[in-house]
Amino acid sequence: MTDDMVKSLSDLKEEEVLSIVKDRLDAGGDPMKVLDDCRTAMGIVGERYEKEEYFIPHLVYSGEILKEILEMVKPKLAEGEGLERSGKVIIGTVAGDIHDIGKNIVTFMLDANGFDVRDIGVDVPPEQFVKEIKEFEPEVVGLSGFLTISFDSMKETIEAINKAGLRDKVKIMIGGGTLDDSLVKYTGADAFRRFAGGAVALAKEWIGGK
Ligand code: B12
Repeated sequence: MTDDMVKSLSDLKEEEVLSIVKDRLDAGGDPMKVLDDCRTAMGIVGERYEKEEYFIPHLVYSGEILKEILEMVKPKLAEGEGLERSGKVIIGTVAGDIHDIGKNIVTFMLDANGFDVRDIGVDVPPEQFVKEIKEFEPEVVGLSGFLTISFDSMKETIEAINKAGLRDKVKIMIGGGTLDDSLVKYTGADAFRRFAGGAVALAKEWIGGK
């Protein structure tokens, strides 16, 4: 962890953090380490929001800077990855939740690892997930959520998949900032993974990709 990147990102110093990231990547720095530092900095941003040192505009701005960093990191993440298509995945952020940066990283990593990914966006109602599953016929469904209220949206989404008679056709993974393993049982999912790397490894395990 390099404190200057975490400090300048959590202080929302856009130009400063973008040049630090550029220097690190140009010097051959590990793109996954950059994502690690982003997560650490976002944790600090979240704490300052809770302590009312930061407000909505700061959250919005932190999200915008994060998206710029992601555009810089993506090409480095894709380097050397095989592109043989090996299975279909649907992913979306559940109803009531508009956080998409974490989901976008998972979508990107699955795509870079050869999965055919249909990202259906944010604030997705359960019936939309059902419609997309019938249409796309994925082996895996990923539910993303960053709010505590999203736990119930995940539960309702999985209940809708069940009611539509599709539950035994798909494996369901959940993830997002405030989730942990205890929510697998509560939501009815098959597994939880904390990071994008874990989502890729699990999809490979479930679909038997290379
Ligand atoms: C940026 C941000 C926003 C931005 C989002 C921008 C965007 N386009 O996504 C905006 C401004 C929109 C926002 C809005 C709000 N936010 Co907000 N937000 C954040 C913040 C600071 C960072 C989130 C983020 O993108 N992190 C970066 C990513 C990369 O994080 P990551 O967790 O490492 O991502 C990995 C995993 O999550 C995982 N993953 C993600 N999805 C999936 C899916 C699967 C299947 C798997 C396996 C893995 C997986 O893989 C990712 C990559 O490795 C967090 C604080 C935090 N610590 O997370 C608060 C936070 C999530 N927000 C919070 C709140 C309260 C809100 C608001 C309600 C504020 C308000 N009053 O309006 C609104 C809600 C809007 C809504 N309906 O969703 C709270 C949630 C509290 C709670 N427990 O419910 C937090 C925790 C801040 C806090 N500490 O209070 N927010």
